[in-house]
Amino acid sequence: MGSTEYPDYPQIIVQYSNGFLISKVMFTACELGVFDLLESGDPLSSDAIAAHLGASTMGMKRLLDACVGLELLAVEMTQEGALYRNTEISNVYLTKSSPKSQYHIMMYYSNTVYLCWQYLADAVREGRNQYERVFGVSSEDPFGAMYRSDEEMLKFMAGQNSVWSICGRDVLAAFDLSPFTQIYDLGGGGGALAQEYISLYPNSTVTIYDLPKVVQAAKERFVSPEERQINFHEGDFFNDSIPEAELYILSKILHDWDDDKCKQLLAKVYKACKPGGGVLLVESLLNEDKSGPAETQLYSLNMLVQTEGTERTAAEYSQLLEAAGFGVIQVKRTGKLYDAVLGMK
Ligand code: ASE
Repeated sequence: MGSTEYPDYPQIIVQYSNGFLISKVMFTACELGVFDLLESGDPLSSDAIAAHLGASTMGMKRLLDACVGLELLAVEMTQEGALYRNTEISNVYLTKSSPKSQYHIMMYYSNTVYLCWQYLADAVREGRNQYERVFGVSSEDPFGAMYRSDEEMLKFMAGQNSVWSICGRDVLAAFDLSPFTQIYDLGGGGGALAQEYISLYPNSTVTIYDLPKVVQAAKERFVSPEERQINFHEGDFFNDSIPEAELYILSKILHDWDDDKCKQLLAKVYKACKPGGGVLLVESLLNEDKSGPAETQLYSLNMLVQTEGTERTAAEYSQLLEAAGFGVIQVKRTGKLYDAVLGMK
């Protein structure tokens, strides 16, 4: 036998085992409105917080203490007892109303993604998403399943929107896109990336192309009519025509689909694209040897449980773009969650 020594306290195993507990504490404190209550006011006792939020005093005290341990809240001991307040990070990212709020993506993770991950083993065994097991809806059409109710669709749209408040600028500034003025954001959803786009490139017009019910919701809830540089087009990009434009954005679209569907879609985009125009892919890129980043590998498993797609390497996206006819492909890693790949016609 070799002389391998195992640590008697395997830090990494303990940490990973408890990872889901950490997620749930943060999601739950968000869901119950702890960070919103503590946003601007004075520090509060756990009893006061529990009373305001209609929770048990005993349950709330434990949740708040766990938040302190996780550095999502701070506590100070006074003569009246422990008083809790938000940290700077919690104020910026965990309150509902902050411009950089991640509240909605957390609610989507906690109430939808979390349920799908219950069946990760089944997804791995079967190689397909788990909507049938989780929600009793057919998994044939993943977006039919993801948008199985208006409420679910709105939660997804709000969730996807929130990521652009922290990653949008970097993916759009990865290349100088100012030569393009006529943009289509295919599957643009709630429009947060389109809004980032026109603020970064004020001479552009962005058309959000999405399914009719998504476009209606975007107009009603996410984009105001005063935002004149944002237009809408209702359609299904696999089955309906794609209008001519200078630049198409496919942000977190290709990762929802297998190679065949990606090639179909990119071929349609290539046909519609003006000569000299291009396509911008916004995706989380895997390393070429697929050794990481771990976050992207986890997202790829999420694509397995929720969609028909996968996360890919830059070379894989380049091959898909080339197969559709695009040339001069450039890749920019942003160092954040999402990266950018530009292909030119
Ligand atoms: C999709 C993106 C997401 C489809 C389903 C999704 C996200 C969650 N569910 O295009 C956002 C990315 N996060 C993860 C965990 O994959």
